[in-house]
Amino acid sequence: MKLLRSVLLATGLAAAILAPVAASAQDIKPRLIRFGYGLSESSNQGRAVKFFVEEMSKRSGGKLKVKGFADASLGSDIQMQNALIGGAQEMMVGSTATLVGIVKDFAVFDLPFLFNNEQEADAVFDGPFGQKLAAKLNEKGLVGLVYWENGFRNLTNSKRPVEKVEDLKGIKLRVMQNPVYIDMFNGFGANAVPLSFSELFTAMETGTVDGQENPVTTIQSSKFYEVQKYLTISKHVYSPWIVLASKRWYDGLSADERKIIAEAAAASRDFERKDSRDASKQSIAYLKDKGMQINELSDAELGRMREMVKPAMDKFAAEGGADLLNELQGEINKVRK
Ligand code: TK8
Repeated sequence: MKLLRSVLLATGLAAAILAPVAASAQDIKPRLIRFGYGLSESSNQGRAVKFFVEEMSKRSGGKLKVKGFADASLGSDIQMQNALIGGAQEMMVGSTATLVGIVKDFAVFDLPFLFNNEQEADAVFDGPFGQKLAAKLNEKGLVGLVYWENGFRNLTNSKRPVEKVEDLKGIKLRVMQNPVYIDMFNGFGANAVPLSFSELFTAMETGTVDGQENPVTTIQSSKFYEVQKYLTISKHVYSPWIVLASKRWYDGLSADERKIIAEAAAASRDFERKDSRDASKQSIAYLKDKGMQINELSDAELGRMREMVKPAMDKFAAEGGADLLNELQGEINKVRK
C-alpha cells in the first residue's frame, strides 16, 4: 500500500483521483427541475431552454436534471408564475409584461418606443436598473435570474395591411394581459383583447381576434402565418423574457447549487440573445415565402404613433411611475452617449 501510494503520488495520479472527490464534495443533490415555457420546442425559446438543460447537467456532473415543458404544457405565463410562487414548479421563462400583477414596476418596460436597438436593451436589463426590478420579485416569492430576448414586437392581422394607424381601427387585437398594452392599442384605435399566449393561435384561427403583436421569431415558430396574412414591421416595444425560479424552492438549495444555476442562466442568456438575433434575420424572408404580405411603417407614421401613445405614457407616470420612467430614460441615455 505504501508503495502504491508513493507511486501514485509520484506519477501525479493522486491528483486525478482526488479531483472527482473534490467535485463530489460540492454540495449538490440529485434534483429534477421542471422548467416551463410558452413557445414550441423548436422556437428560439425552446433552443435556449435546451441549452440551459445541457449547461446544468454539465456543471453539476449530471445531478441537476432540468426538464423543459414547451407549449405552455405546464400552464400560461401567469399560471406558471403562480405555480412557482406556491412551490409547485421550479422554473420558467416568460414575458415580463405578465408580471405586472406581481410587481407593478415591470410595466415600465411595456411603454412603447423606449429602446432604439438591442444593445441599449442589453445594457439596461443587465445593468443596475434591470437588476433592481428583478430583485423586487424576491419578496413576492420569485427569483429573477436573467433576461433573455423576446425581441422588438410587430403587428400581424388577417384583415388588411396596416400602413397608417387608422388602419388599426376596429381590429380585434390580442394583447398580453397588461394595462399598458391595453391602453396603447386602444389608443391606436384597435379593440385590445387581453389573452394568454397559449390561447392565441386558436383565437386567431376561429376569428375571436383578428390580429396580435409579437417578434418575427415568434410569428415564425408559432406558425402564425397560417392564420395571419399581414405583417407590419412596427417595432413598437422591445420585449424581454425573464428566467424565473420559485423562491420557496431556491431557498432550499445549497450555495453550490445556486451558483451552478446562476452561471448556467448567465450562459443561457448569452446563447439565447445571439441565437434569437441570428434567427430573426431569416424570419422576414421565411414569412414572405409562407405568403405573408409585409410592410414597414414609415418614420412619419411611427412619429404619429409616438404622439398618440402619449396619454398612455402620461397615465403610467401619473399613476406613480414617473420616477421610474425618468430613471429608465436616464439609463438609456447613458448608453446612447
Ligand atoms: C410566451 C409569451 C410570449 C409573449 C406573448 O409564453 O405573450 O405575446 O410575447 O413570448 O411570453
